[in-house]
Amino acid sequence: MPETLAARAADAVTTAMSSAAAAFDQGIFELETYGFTIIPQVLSHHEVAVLRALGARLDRERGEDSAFLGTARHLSNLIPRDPAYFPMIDHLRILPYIERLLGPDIILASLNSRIVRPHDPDQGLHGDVPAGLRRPGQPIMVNTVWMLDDWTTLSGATRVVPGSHHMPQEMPPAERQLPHLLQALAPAGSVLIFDGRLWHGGGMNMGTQDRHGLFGHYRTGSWTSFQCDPHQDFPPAWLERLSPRQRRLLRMQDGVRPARWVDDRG
Ligand SMILES: O=C(O)CCC(=O)C(=O)O
Repeated sequence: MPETLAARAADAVTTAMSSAAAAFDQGIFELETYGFTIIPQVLSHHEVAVLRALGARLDRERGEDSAFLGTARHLSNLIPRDPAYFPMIDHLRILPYIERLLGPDIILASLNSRIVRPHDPDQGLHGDVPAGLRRPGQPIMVNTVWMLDDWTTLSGATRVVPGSHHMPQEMPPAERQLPHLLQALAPAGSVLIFDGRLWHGGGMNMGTQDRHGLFGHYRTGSWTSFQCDPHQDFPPAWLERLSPRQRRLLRMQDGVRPARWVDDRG
């Protein structure tokens, strides 16, 4: 047993570090096996409340109706909208998973919001990586779902097909049953991380409140076009509020570029 206060503190730090390392390895195992994992308690109650209120305001000001495989409200390209979104670019609890799967040369290709209203239906299941880019082995894209409400069967938690990141098709074949489809259930403040090839879709909101989620979509350096260009409308005065790592993830290490540089799937 350690005898001094310093030795006891060092012992506690070692124990905490080894349990964080074990939790990380477990998350990577789930990502490789099932194609997804859920990280609890990433955002505090306060952060969740601030981001939900900000999203609701931005939705009133500039939100759009989305008809992508279902109905919902959609807000695209949140990084140039408010620095409150900056911590999500390279969150210490989340980015290590992305880097382990994709390597260090990555971009945050978009940070968007999807708000599912009461009675919005199940969204069609789909992968985020198109058929022509799906290959066995390491992913080229990873998505993160930041839950700003409790993800429950009533609120419309994201539906996932475990293991479907191994499939070559972008969507489930119409003739197949999916008996092992499940919903990613977790409290607000949790983050669902999934391999971009995984078949997934929003759930139907059978509750009475909107379900707010943020979607941070990361791509490898070999597929470096943004889905939504964060340089567009980014106030240059905010550059100094970004860390060097955040700037690299937004390709802003040389400042803000005037031209658009996006693909056509945003
Ligand atoms: O809302 C969700 O839970 C999933 C949304 C999604 O996958 C999408 O819009 O592509």
